[in-house]
Amino acid sequence: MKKKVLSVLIAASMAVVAFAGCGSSSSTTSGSAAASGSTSAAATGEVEYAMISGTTTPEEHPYNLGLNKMSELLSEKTNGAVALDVFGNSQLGNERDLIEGLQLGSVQVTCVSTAPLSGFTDTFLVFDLPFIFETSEQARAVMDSEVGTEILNSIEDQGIKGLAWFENGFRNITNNVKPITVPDDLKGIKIRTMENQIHMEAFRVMGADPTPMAMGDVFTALQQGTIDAQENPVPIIETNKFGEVQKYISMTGHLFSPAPVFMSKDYYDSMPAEYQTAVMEAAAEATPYQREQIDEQNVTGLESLIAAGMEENEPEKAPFKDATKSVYDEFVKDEAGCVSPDIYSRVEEIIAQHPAQ
Ligand code: EAX
Repeated sequence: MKKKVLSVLIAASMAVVAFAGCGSSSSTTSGSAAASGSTSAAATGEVEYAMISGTTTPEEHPYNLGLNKMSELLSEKTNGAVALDVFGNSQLGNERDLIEGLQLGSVQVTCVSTAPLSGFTDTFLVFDLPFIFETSEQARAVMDSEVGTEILNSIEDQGIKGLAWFENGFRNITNNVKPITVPDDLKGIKIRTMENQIHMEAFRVMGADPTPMAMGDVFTALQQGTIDAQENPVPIIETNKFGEVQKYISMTGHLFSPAPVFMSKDYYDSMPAEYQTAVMEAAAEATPYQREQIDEQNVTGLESLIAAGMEENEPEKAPFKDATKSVYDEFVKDEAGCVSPDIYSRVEEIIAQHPAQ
């Protein structure tokens, strides 16, 4: 069933891409149509650019709420000429598929964690260093800085246009074995991670057994006991109902996942300048709203997980930070697959300007 929906969507989006391809040359056509007195599409509220976007998260998760907000704003700004439909729950594939989908033209927009970008570029890896941020304010200051913008724009040469920095948030560990109070509690625990070399190494040095897996398979793997644990921000844990298959939630906050909103560059380039501006503005204006939803669901989500029977603990972070220090020595260096020392020091400088209270 899902496959069928997917192939219909792909076929539909290919038609859209074909249309958009013509769209660039059709600006002359519509110009002459306007000159000859026809009503332009924008004036009639007709959809000229029908975009689909995919996420791996449930509909009520802030990724989707943020993209829906962007969609509303875009529609207002273009009088309905640019539409954005949002498909959650990995319906259009996992995060790697979605990123590739932008390159292939089967998806026009996505919002993903930065971790799976490690398969495409090294520039986002600075965000994968454990405990680099202590507060959301620090992470937001980096995303919204000059270096943040450079990172966001760094995969344009791979056919991917960065639109905005939404966020996923601080990641915490859930498992079925015991509360994680010190790094040693992770010994022998089979934990699902994203496909990212730095995340995997961080869990390995703490003694866990990291197993990369696509998000869409995590619930079943936890339910069947193929894995004991997973790590994610509260809104992901709550909207995916992981509380039904996990007993303990330990607020380690070991990583912060930003969530860039990306667009297919070819598709973006096929749009007239006024629609490109509308896309950029809609994404920027949806960002504060999206981040508010994260802040809100971090609180309400945890309350509902606890109410539903999860046991929460808040471990002291220093021992985890110490235990993962070697990851910095291993990964901050001028080598492929590592964090550029230049990006790292620029990020550290911004963090130092925003000390945790
Ligand atoms: O980006 O795969 C993950 O754990 C991510 O946090 C999630 O899919 C949203």
